[in-house]
Amino acid sequence: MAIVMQLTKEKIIQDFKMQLHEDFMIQNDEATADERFIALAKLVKCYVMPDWLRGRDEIVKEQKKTAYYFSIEFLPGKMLQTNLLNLGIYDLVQEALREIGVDLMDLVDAERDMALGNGGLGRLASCFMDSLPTIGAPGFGNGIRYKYGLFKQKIVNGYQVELPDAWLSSDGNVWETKKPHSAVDVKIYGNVYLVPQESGDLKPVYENVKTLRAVPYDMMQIGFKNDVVNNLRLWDVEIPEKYELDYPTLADRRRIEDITSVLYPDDATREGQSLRLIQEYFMVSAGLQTIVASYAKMGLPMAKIHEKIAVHINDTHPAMAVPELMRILVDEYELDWDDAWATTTQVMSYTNHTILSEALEKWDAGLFKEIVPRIHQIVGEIDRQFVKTWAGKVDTAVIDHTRIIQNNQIHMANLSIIGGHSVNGVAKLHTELLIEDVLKDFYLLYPEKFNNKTNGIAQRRWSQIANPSMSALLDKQIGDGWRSNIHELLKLEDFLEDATVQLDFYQVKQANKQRLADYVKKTQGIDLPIHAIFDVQVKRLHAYKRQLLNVMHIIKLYQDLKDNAALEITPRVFFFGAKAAPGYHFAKSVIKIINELANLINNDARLRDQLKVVFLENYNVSLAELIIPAADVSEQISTAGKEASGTSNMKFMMNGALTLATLDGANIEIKDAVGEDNIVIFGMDKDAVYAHYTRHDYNSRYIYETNPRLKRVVDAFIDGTIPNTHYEGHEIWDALISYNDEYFLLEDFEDYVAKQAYISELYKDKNTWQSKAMKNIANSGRFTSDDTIELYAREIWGIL
Ligand code: T68
Repeated sequence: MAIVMQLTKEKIIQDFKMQLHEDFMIQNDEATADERFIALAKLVKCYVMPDWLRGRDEIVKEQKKTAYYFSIEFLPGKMLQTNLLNLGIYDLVQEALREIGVDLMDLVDAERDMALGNGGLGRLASCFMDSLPTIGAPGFGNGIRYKYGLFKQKIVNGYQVELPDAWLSSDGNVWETKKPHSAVDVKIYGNVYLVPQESGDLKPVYENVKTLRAVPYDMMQIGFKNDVVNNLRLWDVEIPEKYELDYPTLADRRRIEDITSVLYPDDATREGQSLRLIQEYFMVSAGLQTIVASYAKMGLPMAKIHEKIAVHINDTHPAMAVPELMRILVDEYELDWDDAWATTTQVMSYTNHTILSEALEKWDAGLFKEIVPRIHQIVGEIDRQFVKTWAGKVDTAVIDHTRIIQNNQIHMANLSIIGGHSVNGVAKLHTELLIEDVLKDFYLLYPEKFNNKTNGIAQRRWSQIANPSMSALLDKQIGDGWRSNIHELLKLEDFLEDATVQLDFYQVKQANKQRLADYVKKTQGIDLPIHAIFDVQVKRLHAYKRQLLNVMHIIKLYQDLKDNAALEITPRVFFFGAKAAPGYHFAKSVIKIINELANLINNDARLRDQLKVVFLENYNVSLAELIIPAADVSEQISTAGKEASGTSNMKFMMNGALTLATLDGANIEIKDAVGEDNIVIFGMDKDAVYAHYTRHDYNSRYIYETNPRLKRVVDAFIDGTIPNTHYEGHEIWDALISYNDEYFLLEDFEDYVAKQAYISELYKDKNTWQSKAMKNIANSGRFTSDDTIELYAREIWGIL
């Protein structure tokens, strides 16, 4: 039985004090919040350790099939509350600490966000890490232990400034356990020759390689109240003692350390660094060597490794898993190529997260050859065999579009699809678009590989932890069964028309808005009216996500208010939170515009607090936990067809915000869940967008010139309305008019404004508004990542 079952308040207090003695040689009343946090986290680790070890041993003993989720990003945020909640000791620990004068929330505040991810993709990986043990599935994470996470964003004079996120303290991360015992070597660079053996086989012989030591750091991933503990393994690089002479100078050493130094702050275009390629191979090779070695210990035939092991390629960054597994099987375990290929393709599966062609990863074959010469050879052979297999069976054009090596570039998506047995998109529309458009040639070859897995969210974090007031109200209204079975939220359907319940939910929302307003007051000194609509757009800054459309609507409201001093509108506070990739010029200009517009509006007394704009600095998981419960309106306004799924849309819905959305990604499924009356849809759908692509008939300048109201809004970017943005304003104006508005903001503008006006009207009727908000909460359970990952586990990995 798990240790936590026997815990009492007294025992926790005693253990906690002991931990403070042991770690810091201090008494509780002298300890800082940091010290108390570390002591408590270590204590939690101790409590969990037996289950963690047991889980690991059981997999070996029972030869359980296990899935490994390879991802270059994980974005867990803080872990203390999640761990306590999942262990079922949250309240007990909170009370125990209270008894000795300690507020758990101070310890929560002391924890640093673990931000080893850019956005949706990394956060999804972390939601899955929470859900896998919760559904009792043996599914482990594999990634990189970056020394610096996603940059810390500061706003200076309205501009984004990136600072390093040194999230690791000198003692590392309290949740991790370093395992030098399980370190492996990874080889890069050098030359590889294939030397014929007596048997006639060719054996690779390496020359001048560089050997890196990959050292794993394990983090426990605790299931929700079920004693299951999985593992997230993050790899760090070290210089192997044996090869120390290969790295004689400090500069040599630093180059090696750089490999796990930074997470690439790039969610759209790949920076061309060879370092990124090394990162990818390093993580894949270290992970797979370990996995194959553990399978080998089972004593089962290598050609059947797919019966016990599944490897998931999360976006293409780990795509070298395919050739690396081939290398291990063929070179180290001496399998025939065909046997190795048959099992490799059964082991591998791949998720696509984007249809933006510029984000589809490709590598220069020359660079690839230089850094991973043996992998380059193997990819060449996979490509050759692929072409051979399909030659004569399909059009050569199809082969030309789908083969891995094209124009001296290695297409990582093609490698992932050809080298695996499953390809999935992350929302229904996204999967449809993959099939019909982006990957249609692959669909011709392998229709059976394609499937959809709509994203989900770890609801415990996004409800119980982020929104305790709403959780308490739900307990009161529908009982607390929803805490372990999220589908019970549907019980709320019975109260949608109950005015008293509506009022209760309204008050919870207002309290959450106050919590956010206090934060803004403290950090930015801005006073916010909480009777205003809190309208929120938080996500990475990208042209296709159309933060700029939101800005254009704000400009329009501002112009209306300036034109007519007596105008009364439903007061609004517009919140933005967004990081721009450091090299993404346009995105950074949008940030500058938002900040200058915010300054202009927030300091204009004549607007009488009817309009406010807040740019929240350094948007991250912890901030999301504060912002999302406070939102009335969730802005999901990407150009239809561009957002693969979105996941914040689900989080907002669960917290009772109304979604203002295009028919894009999972917004469509949210609409299906709540019905058309409980979501606000605007703009072109995907067919309308694609019709423009086929007809080549979009003309933003024409729209601009024929709609005076819109023209005035667009001209505000260049006519001095927004101070200090001469340069940025022109850049934006040009994108919209001179370069024909790639994301159709102008075409969607009028409908967006109309639907925003509808929202303003609707908000005046608190009861109807709350009823719609409750409808959203009630139906949000279908977006739990527990269910999403169960589908992966059953249908793709076969581990349940
Ligand atoms: C996101 N993708 C999708 N990419 O944009 C979003 N890219 O619609 C979806 O909900 C989410 O994935 C989960 O499926 C990303 O977040 C990246 O972060 C990324 C990182 C590196 C390189 C390319």
